[in-house]
Amino acid sequence: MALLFKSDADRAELWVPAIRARLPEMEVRVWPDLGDPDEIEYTLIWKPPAGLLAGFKNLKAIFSLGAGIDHLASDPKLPPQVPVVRMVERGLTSGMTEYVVMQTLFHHRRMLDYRDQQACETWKILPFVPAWKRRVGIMGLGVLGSDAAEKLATLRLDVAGWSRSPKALDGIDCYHGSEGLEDFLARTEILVCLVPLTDETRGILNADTFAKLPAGACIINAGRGGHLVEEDLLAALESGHIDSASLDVFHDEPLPAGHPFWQHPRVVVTPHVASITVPETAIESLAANVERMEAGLPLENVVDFKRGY
Ligand code: NDP
Ligand code: OXD
Repeated sequence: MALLFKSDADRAELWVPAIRARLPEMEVRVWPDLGDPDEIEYTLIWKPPAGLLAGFKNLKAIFSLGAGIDHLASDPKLPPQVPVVRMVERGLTSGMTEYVVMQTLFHHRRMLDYRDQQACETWKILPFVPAWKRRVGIMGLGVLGSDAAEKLATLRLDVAGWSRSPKALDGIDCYHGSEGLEDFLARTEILVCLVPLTDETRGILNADTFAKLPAGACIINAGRGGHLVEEDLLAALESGHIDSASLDVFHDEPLPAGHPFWQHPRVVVTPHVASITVPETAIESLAANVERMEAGLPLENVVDFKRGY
């Protein structure tokens, strides 16, 4: 058995020992030193070159290093008969919840305004909104969105979520489908994007969406750069209808030098680090799925390419 591993060198240094310890029978090969491609049965990958996976004739499963699989869905030669498994693991989930809670509280407590006041040595107390009067809306109530929503609710924020299918989550006001979107947006002051990037969600953070949010709303995009129509956000920030934004993901990554987001006074930029898969915890879900495959059992967290995630 062989496992192809393609990733940044520093991450390979963490992954290879973790795989060897948990799956000692598994031979690990790190891209580009793959040897005979016909010996590759499993791949653990992040943004492989298009067409690369089609070269492995005996592939049993493709494991994505990330929760989002848009980087694989866009490969026209992705072998259609091989199951693709997205990353679901507690390290990734807790990292995303930290990011969402941190950015939500940052906007809720008006930290950009206080930072500006500090820059000009101004001591001024701005109006205070109690948590239960701050309405947060999470687009995407999946593995990551539902955990973040629940943790925000424990801080007594007024949390709603929006998903494709109906959901029932304790303490969360749940909306779904295109029919639920308008009401969800109308009640949302801090909007968090955590849907996958699909044909249906591409460009969902656009002028029309922003117009349906109350004046002064904030945007947190931790999904994908393709969710955001950048010019629409810049225009909405300029008009003041959108107060501020925290952006972790971008159309072009790294965010190009000179891009207006870099120096924008109302935008917080992070370099796609909202959350990161943690080999130490992720090895369990990877190994459990390899064992399921070897035992002839169905895999968990398999991507449904018909719905796009
Ligand atoms: P899940 O598949 O578990 O959840 C996706 C959620 O989005 C589900 O609730 C789903 O609805 C909802 N959804 C999908 N399509 C639509 C639609 N058309 N309309 C309304 N709701 C929709 O994904 P995860 O929570 O694991 O991950 C979400 C995304 O987060 C990833 O795809 C990735 O892009 C991003 N991500 C970003 C990271 C970062 O560092 N910035 C790190 C990790 C992930 P339903 O429940 O009905 O299926
Ligand atoms: C992911 C990511 O999808 O890191 O997991 O963006």
